[in-house]
Amino acid sequence: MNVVVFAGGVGGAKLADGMTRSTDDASLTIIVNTADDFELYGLYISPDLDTVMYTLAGIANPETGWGIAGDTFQNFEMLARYGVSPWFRIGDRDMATHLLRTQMLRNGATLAEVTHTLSRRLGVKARILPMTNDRVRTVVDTDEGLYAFQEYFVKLKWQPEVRSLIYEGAEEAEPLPDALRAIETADTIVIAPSNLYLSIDPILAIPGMRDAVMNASAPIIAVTPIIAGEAVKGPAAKLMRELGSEASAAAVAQHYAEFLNGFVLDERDAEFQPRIEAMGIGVLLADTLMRDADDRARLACEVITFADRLRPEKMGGCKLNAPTPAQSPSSQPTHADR
Ligand code: FO1
Repeated sequence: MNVVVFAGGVGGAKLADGMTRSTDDASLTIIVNTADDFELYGLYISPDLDTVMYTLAGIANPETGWGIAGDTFQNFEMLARYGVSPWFRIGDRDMATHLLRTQMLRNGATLAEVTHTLSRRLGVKARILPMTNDRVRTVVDTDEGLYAFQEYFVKLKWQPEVRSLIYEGAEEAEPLPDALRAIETADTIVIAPSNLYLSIDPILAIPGMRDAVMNASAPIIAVTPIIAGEAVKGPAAKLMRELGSEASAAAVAQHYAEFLNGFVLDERDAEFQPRIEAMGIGVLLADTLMRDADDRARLACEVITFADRLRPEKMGGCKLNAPTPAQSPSSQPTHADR
């Protein structure tokens, strides 16, 4: 079964991780937001691609969701000693990713080729595709002026009030042929519980991407990023209110309504089921909180089975496969490395 997942940061990576245990990795393609990318110290940094890659490789920092588990920050501390007052915490192991990606890009590789090489070397079997190889940057227009994404998100902890979002460069960007083909040939398309404005909309803003989704024959299922009016993580609910929308799961379904076949609603928000069904969208009530690896696999499995119900011709449904053995201690960064 060919599954395509649209994902951004931490929430998207967790569901994608669950998918690797609910369908065989070879038939799993994750299309990832790159509008959070930026340059720092001359290095090209791609946070959402790295969060998905580290999560699927089983080495992501479980507390933050981004960066590498057990990483150290000697480089960060030395930068601080030079009075650089660094604000974007790049760990020493994480730094290797940025060094290699920057070098490969400078040598003419595309972002997709870099991502393929790095993720394969970390043992990731699923296919991780950037939404484009071109430069797209989310610019945040706030009551304090315009901010680059990471300045808004990390430095200012997404506190400024947002007036609008600009996906700079999106009109000129091109989608990857591999991504369009994956959407066209998918049996199931999943919009992960990522931020609708910061992770999913930038992907759909790439010319050709929204049309590909609209014309896809596969059922399209979104998993709610909002539970009881709040985001599981990050500014999604705050942004919905600031951009004039109701901060609710129903409003998320409405946001995707033009192409959505199914919506996975958290059981705490069951009251919205009739309203979403009235949009012509099927609803699955589920516990959408992913607290651990089993939750991720369970939710992914429910999504796959839900898609099966929405598809005219039945397919194999979900077969939970054994959890991938945790990385052997030797390969995991150990405390001794500190
Ligand atoms: N997010 C933070 O809130 N603070 C950080 O210092 C930080 C560092 C960081 C380093 C590498 C990386 O790949 C991600 C990092 N993030 C950090 C998360 C990042 O800003 C967000 O994950 C995305 O851009 C939004 O999903």
